[in-house]
Amino acid sequence: MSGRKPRSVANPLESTITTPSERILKECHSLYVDSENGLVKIASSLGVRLLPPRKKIIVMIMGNHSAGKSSFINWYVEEHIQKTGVAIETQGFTFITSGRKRESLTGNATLHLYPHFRPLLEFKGVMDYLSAEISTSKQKKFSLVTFIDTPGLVDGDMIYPFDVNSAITWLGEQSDLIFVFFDPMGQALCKRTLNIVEKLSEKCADKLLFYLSKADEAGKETDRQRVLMQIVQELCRRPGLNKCGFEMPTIYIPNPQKPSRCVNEIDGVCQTIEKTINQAVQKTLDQLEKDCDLICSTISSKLQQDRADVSHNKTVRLHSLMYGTLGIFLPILFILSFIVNSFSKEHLDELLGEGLSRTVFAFTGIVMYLWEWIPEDGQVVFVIVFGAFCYLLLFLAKYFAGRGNKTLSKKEKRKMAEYSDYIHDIVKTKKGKLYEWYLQQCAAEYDL
Ligand SMILES: Nc1nc2c(ncn2[C@@H]2O[C@H](COP(=O)(O)OP(=O)(O)O)[C@@H](O)[C@H]2O)c(=O)[nH]1
Ligand SMILES: [Mg+2]
Repeated sequence: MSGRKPRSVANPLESTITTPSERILKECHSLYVDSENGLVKIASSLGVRLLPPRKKIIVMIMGNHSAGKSSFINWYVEEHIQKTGVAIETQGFTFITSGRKRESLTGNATLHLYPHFRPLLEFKGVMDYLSAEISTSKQKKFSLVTFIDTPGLVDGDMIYPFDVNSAITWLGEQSDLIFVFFDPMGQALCKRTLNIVEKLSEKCADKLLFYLSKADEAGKETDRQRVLMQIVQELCRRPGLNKCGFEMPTIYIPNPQKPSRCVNEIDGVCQTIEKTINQAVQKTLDQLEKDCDLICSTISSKLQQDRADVSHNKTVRLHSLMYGTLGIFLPILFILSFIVNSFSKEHLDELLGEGLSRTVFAFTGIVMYLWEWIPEDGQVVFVIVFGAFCYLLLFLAKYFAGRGNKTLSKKEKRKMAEYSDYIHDIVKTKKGKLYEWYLQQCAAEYDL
């Protein structure tokens, strides 16, 4: 037996990938970014811009300063990545994501890692307050999540070094989930937080989720109920948020040293994240299908356009040839007629032979007949008009010659056919397999 490795071992990445969702997302992503046959590259060669799908979902956490945002992230990741404390610790935006190496990145490097977030550059001042923390943690579903920790929000005199409201709103729009943390003690009813929440609810109400964080600090059950009522009341006072059916689970970071009897729905947060990951897998697969169709339809419309161009060029070339021939033939005939006319018939018979000489005489005879038919004082005008007419013919010939459309070269056409085959045979087949796999996973998960 030859010692051939089984195919599954060929990709060293696979050994570190744990869940089918992760693998599906990674494989979809690599279909887009492959350096040789990536969909992004194929699409751009056709003049279509595609963005590779994200490999992870994005969860933005916002709320008042000291609401426990950073602590929640640390708890989820099970690593002390973000500074926590009562002081305003988080002034800017931090992306917290998993990777192979623990690393901290500054603004520019962060945008390099998240090209989807390039438009952040338009928010003046944000760049200096943008960073990323890469952790090697694989806890919970962290390998499929990027958290965005946002600046703690406060009312009043606090001056933010950038337009914090619009930056958070924009980032929220890009996220898959937005968690809003209200804590029972601090400024749970911070106006700035409510303003941003109201703005976000216009476009992304479905991904906005509210939590009463640090619920263990709310005191007795009755106190907690009161706090909850207060927050909900305040939220409902906002016209944009005045919807029934508010949900506000109570959560807190479990602390073995300080057990609390308060209900902790923090596991529900993890389930929400997991559910969103599954939806992201489905969306990514659907997008893959759409992008494949877009590429294929672009190719076929380009080929169709090319066929139209080829036939257009044929017509145009024929026109050009016709005008060109006339533009040259007519003046030659005109001049020739005068030359021929200066010879005697016998002389011409001798020169050209009898048959040809007769034809030439017939043609030039017509020209001479027409020439003599023109009154003598109009002959000069005629020559000028005739010259202009021939010039116009030549001009038209040139004009039509330049009217041809650029057509595809053989090589380009072959490449397009190759792309089309690749997408039909390889990408779509792979997408089908991944989808099947995803459905199997769902069936197993929900015990269908
Ligand atoms: N009792 C309790 N304290 C918490 C909880 N979450 C965070 N804290 C504390 O609240 C303070 C502010 O937390 P932090 O995560 O920095 O809030 P952030 O400003 O929203 O990022 C810190 O001292 C944390 O230790 C919680 O669930 N329960
Ligand atoms: Mg913080």
